Amino acid sequence: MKLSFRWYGKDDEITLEKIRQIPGMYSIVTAVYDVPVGEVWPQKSIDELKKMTEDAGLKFEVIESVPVHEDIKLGKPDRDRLIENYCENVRRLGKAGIKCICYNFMPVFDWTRTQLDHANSDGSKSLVYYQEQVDKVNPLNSNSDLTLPGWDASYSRQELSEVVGEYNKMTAEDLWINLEYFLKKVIPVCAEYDVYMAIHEDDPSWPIFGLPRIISTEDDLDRLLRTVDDKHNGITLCTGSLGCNPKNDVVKMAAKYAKMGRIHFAHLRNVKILPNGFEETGHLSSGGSLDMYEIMKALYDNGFDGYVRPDHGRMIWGETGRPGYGLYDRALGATYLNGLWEAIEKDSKRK
Ligand code: DNO
Repeated sequence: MKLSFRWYGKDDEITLEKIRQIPGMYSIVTAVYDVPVGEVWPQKSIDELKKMTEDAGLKFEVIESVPVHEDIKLGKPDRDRLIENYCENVRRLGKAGIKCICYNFMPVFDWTRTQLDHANSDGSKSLVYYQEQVDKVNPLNSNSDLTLPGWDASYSRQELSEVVGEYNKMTAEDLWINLEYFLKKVIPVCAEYDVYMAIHEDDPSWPIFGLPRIISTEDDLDRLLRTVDDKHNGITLCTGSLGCNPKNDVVKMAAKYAKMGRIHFAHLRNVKILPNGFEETGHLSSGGSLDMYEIMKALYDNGFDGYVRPDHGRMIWGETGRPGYGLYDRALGATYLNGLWEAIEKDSKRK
């Protein structure tokens, strides 16, 4: 595994120097953040990110995300121009040494939580999702002032209800057709530049607000991989996103897709499943519902050699900042993942 860490660019309070001091750190996971979704990333911005990363002694190999414009997901007439821009980003990033691009195909809402600072009994704070709070929110009602944290602030309430309204006219099958159209144009470019696309699962992995969501289950991932049967069309195994849905067997999925050589990136974190949703926990198996040891063992045993990053951490030790993306708990997570991997590797070589 290649250990990596998400870095939000030069304005991130968590500097490259700090990230580099986390034991075993290999690559940065970053993006160009100041370009509107759908446009080509300036070469200068890519070169700058690469130089800063490499000057700090880290690799510049993973992008999260090159976001997919809503018009591509909606199959609108300008999608060809937007897809060509996407392909140009793949070319530029491939030439700069990027090996893996994480993206998602969730309509409008990326990850969804109802609270970002839920107080845990030990005094730490976590992101949580309680269904009854989601049920109170209606994104189609532009007069409602109820909102959820993490919603894209670039949409006004009115625009949000318009775009949600457009998705409400679409079926899941329509969304699949648009994803297929996108992949059939993008994957050949990825193959040419040897860049691995790694789709991120829906988070949480079930439909919200009646919008179609198509990357939530094992059947969905099977279909995705079949759609363009090329290793450059792969997945980000996000244990927290898949694992908050008790119907998903994350250990089985880790083993199956690693064996197929289609997991290029893994987001590793734990969640505690509740009858009405879930709470994010520390990384350890004992803290949540997922067996992190079995997940890592499944990856190891099936020849996984992609990128891994500790995912959302709790806020601990009084740290404040971007929810889920503080330094301390993610660094503890990284150390735990290193420990699991070393133990699994040594144990397997002894046998
Ligand atoms: C949340 C992240 C997601 C992820 C995107 C990938 O913390 O895991 O926002 O970056 O879904 O496109």
